[in-house]
Amino acid sequence: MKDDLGRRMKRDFEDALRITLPRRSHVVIRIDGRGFHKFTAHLERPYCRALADALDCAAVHLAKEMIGCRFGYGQSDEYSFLLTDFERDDSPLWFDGNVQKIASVSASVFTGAFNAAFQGVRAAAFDSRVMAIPRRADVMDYFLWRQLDASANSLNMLASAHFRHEELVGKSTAEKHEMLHSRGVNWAKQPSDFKRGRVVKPEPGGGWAVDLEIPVFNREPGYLDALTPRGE
Ligand SMILES: Nc1nc2c(ncn2[C@@H]2O[C@H](COP(=O)(O)OP(=O)(O)O)[C@@H](O)[C@H]2O)c(=O)[nH]1
Ligand SMILES: [Mg+2]
Repeated sequence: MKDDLGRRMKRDFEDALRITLPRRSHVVIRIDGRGFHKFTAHLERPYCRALADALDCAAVHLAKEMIGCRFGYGQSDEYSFLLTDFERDDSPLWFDGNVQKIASVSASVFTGAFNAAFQGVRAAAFDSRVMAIPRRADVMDYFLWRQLDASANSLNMLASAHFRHEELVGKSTAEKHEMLHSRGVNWAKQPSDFKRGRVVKPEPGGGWAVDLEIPVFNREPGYLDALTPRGE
């Protein structure tokens, strides 16, 4: 009776929303801080090193747990990871590609590790979204896009640390740079990881390392190229 009931519940309801990723694709997972505008309100501006360090710590923790994880890229309150399963015919895919499992477990593992590392007044929460990207070139473009967002975010953060919100509305990127120059502040001279983001990647001898000195991806395409496996 109980077994029949379980089978029926699974078949009629649980399996109805079981979404499975296609095999031999590039899986990208992005974790993003929930309501971090508020969570970070009392943190150091424009750049909080302790926040970035805790995000990196959580990223390494999660990267180690995810089967097939190749690297992670982080900036602001987010981290994106690349997972692949096409190296061998029998390469495993994390949770057999079960999207609900991948999204919920990645968010909770990252959240737990971040809170343990950061120890803020309030606990933080993160969401996770999962996508499958068939073409390798589009994977490169995905990470390029996140890095462009990093540069834009860091300029906005720097500008808002020196000017009021009303002074900045409607201002272009060039205008924000000029405004900062007029106060003797140069975005280009800010820490590299604040402007470009950070990468967690496997070390040759095992383990994972954080790279705080990454290049601008579209100026040095070899960097992402070396991290992204090739299918046939
Ligand atoms: N003080 C501070 N805030 C940060 C830092 N990095 C990210 N943030 C904040 O995190 C927010 C992240 O943006 P977003 O994910 O779009 O907004 P959310 O929906 O409120 O999480 C930004 O608006 C910043 O306010 C930092 O280094 N210092
Ligand atoms: Mg957020």
